[in-house]
Amino acid sequence: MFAYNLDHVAIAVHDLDDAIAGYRRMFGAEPMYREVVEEQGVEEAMIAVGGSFIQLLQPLAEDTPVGKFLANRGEGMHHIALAVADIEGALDHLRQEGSRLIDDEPRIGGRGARIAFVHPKAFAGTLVELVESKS
Ligand code: CMX
Ligand code: CO
Repeated sequence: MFAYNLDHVAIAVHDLDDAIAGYRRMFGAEPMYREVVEEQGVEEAMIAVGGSFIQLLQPLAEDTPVGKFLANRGEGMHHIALAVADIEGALDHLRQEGSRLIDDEPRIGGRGARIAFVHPKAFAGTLVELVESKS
């Protein structure tokens, strides 16, 4: 019913420069984008892997979702992001399913994409982000 693609897998890190250097050293990969997204409280770097990305996330402050995650759990996988063509349609469907949403309405994320988060309690303890890319 909806065509989902894997947009990115996000990993929370303490130090973005160190994480990028590690990726470069181990996998020879360079970020395609690096951007501060104030609204999400992060600086992110996007590393292309096939048609998807690894998103490295460094919090801008301790009192942000990623800052709290690092304090509670340490570095590691933070969320998966699914690409959708119609984010409002996907959110409506989740609402009808009774899924617990974090964002009722899409907001603006990196690269001007419209994004919305679904609560980790909605599916197997995994934070899911919906992404409708800017066309
Ligand atoms: N994945 C899985 N579970 C998570 C989680 C994550 N990323 N972050 C927090 N949790 C869990 C905690 O372990 C905790 O579980 P228990 O109740 O079992 O202990 C529960 O969620 C509540 O954790 P908390 O530390 O009290 O965190 P908050 O309730 O303050 O916030 C969440 C949790 C998911 C609602 C919040 O992090 C959020 O709104 N996230 C969405 C926005 C976001 O993460 N933005 C950054 C990414 C930017 C981008 O991709 O561009
Ligand atoms: Co993301």
